[in-house]
Amino acid sequence: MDEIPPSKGRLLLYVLCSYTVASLTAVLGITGQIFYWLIFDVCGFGKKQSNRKLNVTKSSNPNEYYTLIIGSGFSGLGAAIKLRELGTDNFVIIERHARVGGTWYANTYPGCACDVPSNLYSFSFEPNPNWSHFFGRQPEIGQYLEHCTDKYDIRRHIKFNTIVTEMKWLDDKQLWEVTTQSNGEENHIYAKFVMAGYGPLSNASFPKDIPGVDKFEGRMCHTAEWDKTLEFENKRVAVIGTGASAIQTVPELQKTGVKQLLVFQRTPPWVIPRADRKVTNFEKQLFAKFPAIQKLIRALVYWIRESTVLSFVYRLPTRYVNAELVKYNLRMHVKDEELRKKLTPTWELGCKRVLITNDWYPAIQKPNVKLVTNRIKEIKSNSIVTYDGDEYPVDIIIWSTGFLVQNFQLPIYGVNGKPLAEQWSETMQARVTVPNFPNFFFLLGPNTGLGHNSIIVMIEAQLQYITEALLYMQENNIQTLDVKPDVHDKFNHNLQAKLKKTVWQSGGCHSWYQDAKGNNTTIWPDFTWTYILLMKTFDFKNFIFQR
Ligand SMILES: Cc1cc2nc3c(=O)[nH]c(=O)nc-3n(C[C@H](O)[C@H](O)[C@H](O)COP(=O)(O)OP(=O)(O)OC[C@H]3O[C@@H](n4cnc5c(N)ncnc54)[C@H](O)[C@@H]3O)c2cc1C
Ligand SMILES: *[C@@H]1O[C@H](CO)[C@@H](O)[C@H](O)[C@H]1NC(C)=O
Ligand SMILES: *[C@@H]1O[C@H](CO)[C@@H](O)[C@H](O)[C@H]1NC(C)=O
Ligand SMILES: *[C@@H]1O[C@H](CO)[C@@H](O)[C@H](O)[C@H]1NC(C)=O
Ligand SMILES: *[C@@H]1O[C@H](CO)[C@@H](O)[C@H](O)[C@H]1NC(C)=O
Ligand SMILES: CC(=O)N[C@H]1CO[C@H](CO)[C@@H](O)[C@@H]1O
Repeated sequence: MDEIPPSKGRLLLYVLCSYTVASLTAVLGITGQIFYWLIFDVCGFGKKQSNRKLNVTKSSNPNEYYTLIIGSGFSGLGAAIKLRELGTDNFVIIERHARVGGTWYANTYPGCACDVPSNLYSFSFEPNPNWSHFFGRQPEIGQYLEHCTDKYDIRRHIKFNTIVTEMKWLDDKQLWEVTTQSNGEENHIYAKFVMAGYGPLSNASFPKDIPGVDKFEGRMCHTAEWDKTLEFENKRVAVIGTGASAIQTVPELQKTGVKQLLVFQRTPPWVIPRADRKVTNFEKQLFAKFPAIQKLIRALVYWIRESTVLSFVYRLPTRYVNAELVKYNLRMHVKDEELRKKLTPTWELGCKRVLITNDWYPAIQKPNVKLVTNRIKEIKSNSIVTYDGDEYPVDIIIWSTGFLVQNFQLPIYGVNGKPLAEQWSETMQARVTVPNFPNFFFLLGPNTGLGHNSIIVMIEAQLQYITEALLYMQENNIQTLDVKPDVHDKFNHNLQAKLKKTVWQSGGCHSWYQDAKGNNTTIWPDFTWTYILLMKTFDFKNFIFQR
């Protein structure tokens, strides 16, 4: 911490080095992409998918579908769009919310935005020339998903305000029996396939080690369950947590005229600047007229992002360069040495999610904001007490404490009534499919999360795989597929072995990427293009089929 900061010349060298690595990756990546496209798509070494359709016959039971989709976020909507493209209407989407959007419907806290540029954080097949900023804000991402829903005529397939409460595989019928609840009424829906796009970040998490929450007499809410009726003016507000949502909302709350904003931090995040700006009308028109330009920007952003894998996963020396640059960013914005100490993480850049913002450091230094680093001991009727005995009076508490990533609660029963909870009691593992759970596809299941790039890339890769699987089954008259257990185990074993060496497991932190046993169940530890290639074709040899 008392290290001597590098000289100006050295810093300049670091910046140059960092830019060079990013540019080289981009050039190599885009060149590779063009060659791949020429060889496989233009010259037709890959199978043309556009004219391959599913031939699905409607069941006589009105409650039986070819596919049931859980969720209408990017995953669920993407799956529905693919099914329509494959020529079938025989599916239903179950959504517990009143509208589509998932993450982008639920998270309405002030400041909510994506942290991957919108040109990349959107479907590749549905570019949007209208993004107001480089990093789209929550309302417009929500609108974008509404737009996709209507454009691809998905809305009529969605049952809103309905929650999936249980799923059972019926061995004799080769069908999933899905129990749903809506308005207190229980229903059963049957489907040959289930595509589960329930969203790994859709169940809000609250700390379990803080007593007295129920005694609090003020108002409170979680960032993912935002209470629009909250008034902040002249109030004493506590934000608990300093993760991705907190760093977006604290700068906005600070501006609402709060009397005092207390930010309770357990561990500080590494922060890098957000290269954001408004998109001009000229650019929007350009994008609308020449979609190729937007495609190129998308590719550039994608490959520059991919270059971080070199330091996070492959541990190239660029990681030291990047570490110096984030430290410089902190030194430049926070002059007060004591505060800076509190804001300096003890782990390596990347181990916990790197946060992208320009407003966090300035906001935390405003006169009406106070960073509290002592652990919270308890909550009283009108205050928060820390372990060092300080008591902070508060009127409103904002929980910015993340999501239940590791507690999978959906009851699912596979072959012979085997519960998934039992199979996952040690650790959650999947590879789009899970052994003993035939015809069940996870969208963004275990180990498909990213610390560096747009998750939509992963969703689209999985949808490609599922499409290939469905077509293969139809072409070969197959009714059910179940992944071979040894293939599944080997895949996950290799994955965990690879993870061990990455920044997420060896970077000196404990994060929400890991489960209680220390297994890393969230991150895909590689380039996303290796995942895309892995998902490109259906590896039928790895499955057990029933006709
Ligand atoms: C604030 C925030 C910012 C983010 N920013 C980025 C970013 O910049 N880049 C990035 O790559 N990722 C980001 N993410 C991750 C984000 O979750 C994913 O990018 C993506 O939105 C996930 O889409 P999804 O459809 O898989 O899940 P979700 O969007 O969570 O959708 C799941 C849907 O399923 C529904 N559902 C769940 N269970 C049931 C059930 N039992 N019955 C019925 N319906 C159910 C939920 O209500 C929800 O609508 C962010 C996440 C958050 C919370
Ligand atoms: C679709 O399936 C039905 C019945 O299985 C069959 O009669 C029909 O010819 C098929 N159509 C196509 C285009 O394959
Ligand atoms: C962008 O805006 C135009 C004009 O308002 C609209 O027609 C188009 O559907 C929008 N595109 C998307 C992807 O939202
Ligand atoms: C999310 O929480 C709801 C309500 O507690 C629960 O029914 C559901 O199973 C949870 N989802 C997952 C994926 O754990
Ligand atoms: C991780 O998961 C494996 C099962 O794949 C389990 O045996 C092990 O106990 C878990 N925990 C650790 C720390 O490896
Ligand atoms: C399977 C695996 O890689 N497990 C490792 C997960 O990470 C913990 C530490 O975080 C290791 O102890 C495990 O061996």
